[in-house]
Amino acid sequence: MIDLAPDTRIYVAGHRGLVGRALMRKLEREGFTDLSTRTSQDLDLRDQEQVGSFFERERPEVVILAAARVGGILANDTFPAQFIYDNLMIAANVIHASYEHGVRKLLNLGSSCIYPKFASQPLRENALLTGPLEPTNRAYAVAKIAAIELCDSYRRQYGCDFISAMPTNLYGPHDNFNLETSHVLAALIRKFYEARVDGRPEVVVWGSGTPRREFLHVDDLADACLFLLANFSEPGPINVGSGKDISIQELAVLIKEVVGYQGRIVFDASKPDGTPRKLMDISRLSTAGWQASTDLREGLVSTLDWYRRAWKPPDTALSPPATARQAADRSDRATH
Ligand code: GFB
Repeated sequence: MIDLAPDTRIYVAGHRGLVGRALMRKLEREGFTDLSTRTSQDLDLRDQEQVGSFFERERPEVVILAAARVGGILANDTFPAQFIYDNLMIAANVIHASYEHGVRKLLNLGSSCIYPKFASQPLRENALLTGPLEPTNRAYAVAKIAAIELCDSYRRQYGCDFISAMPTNLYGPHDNFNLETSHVLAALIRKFYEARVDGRPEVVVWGSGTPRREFLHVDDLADACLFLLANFSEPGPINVGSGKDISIQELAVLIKEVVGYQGRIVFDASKPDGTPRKLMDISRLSTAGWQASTDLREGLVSTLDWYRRAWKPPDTALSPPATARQAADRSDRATH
């Protein structure tokens, strides 16, 4: 296993996203003193030459690949080309440069959507590539599966210690609260809060409310990432989750309660449900000795508090892109 001395140079790709910021909080709290970061304005990870020169200069010993174009079900369904292109390029460039510059350990972050839409639940890692993917996020999922295959191929051919963690649906401070591109939990926090403040009679929840989702607080994921860096060195994905799922309808009622909203919940069946269920089998990780510690209600309370205190509306909402370039710039290239 890898020894993570406090002065290890760790490059956190995507340090300003939901996951990246949680990783930076965790690494700083654990006393790591040599953290390397670049914004997407300073380093476009889709550009192989820029990435190569960055690794040449920076020479990180450990890399955590948390940079990605991410979004909820509508963003994935609306911008598949950006989702597959950006995430393929980011993964290929960062993983190849890590090999070329002798990175000792790389942790690649994927997503639970890599598993087949109708795979038996809870989702085991060996379900990968055993059936068709959920259409709304197939582009993103294929890019994330390719990243796992890259890590495993560089391990097989070059002996690289590159590992891949597959988190379930994440939430927490610095999430994306844009109502058209975000994931469900952030979207519902904002919808119920704004409805309460504005005295609106109802909140619209997308789909039927019947799909089930597992949610993991992003600080728990950051804790799992350090655990995996120090203790895990095998090919293939390893699931990271809370081990509990909830229906979208139950989630809406829970967020309604936490926010203190008194109005009605209505369901908009014109919006896609996506995968019926995505509960991860986390037995490999729990056997290895890790488990999540943030209860969903407690996580909702702290995330609502952050949203009220610190969130600022980003730029324009989702609308048909005039050009691919504008789409690429506008849709959230939020990093994980
Ligand atoms: O979180 P979400 O956008 O993505 O949607 P997925 C989860 C479920 O919540 C879907 C419902 O059934 C949505 O229809 N939902 C209800 C809402 N109201 C809302 C709302 O206001 N906003 C949103 N966004 N959903 C994502 C993948 O799938 O999971 C990503 O698209 C990634 O690629 C992520 O893998 C982890 O959980 O369905």
